Amino acid sequence: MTRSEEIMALTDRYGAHNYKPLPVVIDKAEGIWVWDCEGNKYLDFLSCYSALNHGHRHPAIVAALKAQADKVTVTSRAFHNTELGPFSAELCRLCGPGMEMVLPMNSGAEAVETALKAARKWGYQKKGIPAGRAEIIACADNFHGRTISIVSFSTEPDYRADFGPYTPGFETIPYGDAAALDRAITPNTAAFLVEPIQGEAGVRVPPRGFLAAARALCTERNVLFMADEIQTGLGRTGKLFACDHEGVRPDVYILGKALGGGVYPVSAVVASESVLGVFKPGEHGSTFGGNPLGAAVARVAMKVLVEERLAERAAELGDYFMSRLRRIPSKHVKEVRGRGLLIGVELHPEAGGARRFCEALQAEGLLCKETHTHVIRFAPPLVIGKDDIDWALERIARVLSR
Ligand code: IF1
Repeated sequence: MTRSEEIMALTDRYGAHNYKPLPVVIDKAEGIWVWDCEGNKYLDFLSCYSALNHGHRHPAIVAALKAQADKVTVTSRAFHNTELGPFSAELCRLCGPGMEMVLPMNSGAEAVETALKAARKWGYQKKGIPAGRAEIIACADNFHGRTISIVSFSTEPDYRADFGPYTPGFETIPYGDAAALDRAITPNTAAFLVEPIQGEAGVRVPPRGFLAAARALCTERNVLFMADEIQTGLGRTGKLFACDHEGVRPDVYILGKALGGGVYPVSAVVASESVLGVFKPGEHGSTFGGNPLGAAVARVAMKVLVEERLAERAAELGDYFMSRLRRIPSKHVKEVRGRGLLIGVELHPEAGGARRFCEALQAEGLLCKETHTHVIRFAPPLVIGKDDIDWALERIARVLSR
């Protein structure tokens, strides 16, 4: 047995089987590249589902991690630490006008839960919704995480089945259907929760005008527009936020993944004082949320994002990559779609599923992950160069034209 095989056997024997990973054991990584235990080298075209926008082990981010590790790592929120205040101020500034407060958490799902709790409390205290009646509207085919409340409004059986009883108070509308949102809003609606591009659903870009129309409806009906930018935010789609493509300013940003610079889990909810101000001491929190190690890392992650123009790079390289992908002659490809460096290649059902293409790409030295059976997701780190995109295109063309 090779070292990789030993490790895979151990993981399989002692780990719960809630995943079916590609048969590769990543042993080290740098920038856009990873190596397995046998020294084989691969281009990372998944980027930990966008947590690695900055690439693996960005030197400035790792330096911040190490420097902070040598000072103080976790404190709890029972005390102050030196990083949380500056992190919060810098994140508000990054998010722009109207974003006045931050609530730090660790994982994406925790940040989504935090936003849901904020929306309900806001609904009762600010909008005047009768006690216990607040409703939140989400979209069909959403992915917002895996807690009981979040899977309660999932429409995907795999994520939901046998996890009931479910949390009430949620409704779903078809993604991209502003008229359905209009009909679904009632006087008890506190918030509309939406991914500006649906990642897990297969990189679904909404019809042009949907986000702007939804924003207008939310403003008109006094409903919070909450953007889950956990996967799409922080440069991935070619703008700082995917909502920017339609000039939409949400009431609430939900961030995670790349906020931790690819080295540490950091998530956050960002909103105005009128929304996040609803929380009083003791009403919400987290042992690790806002810890100095994560906050120090996130501060540098934000700095690198701006200084290295990661959003602009994603826009330029994404356009180039997508146009070249579309030119690949392949009987398997139904559609190439996406924005920036979040790209989905949907295959015809006759192609036999995206999984075997991901396996073939692995053999070519490219690590990708299928989503929803028929879609290959391409999402390299945003620090990738044009030459490396060309290197990948050569291999993708070889696999797709078979
Ligand atoms: C897994 C998917 C991607 C997310 C959005 C919240 C969360 C996620 C828009 C929750 C997380 C991750 C979870 C990860 C795989 C990955 C994923 F395929 F499951 F759907 F990216 F497309 N909102 N997405 O995309 O964040 O709590 O995980 O930090 O293995 O479940 P989390």
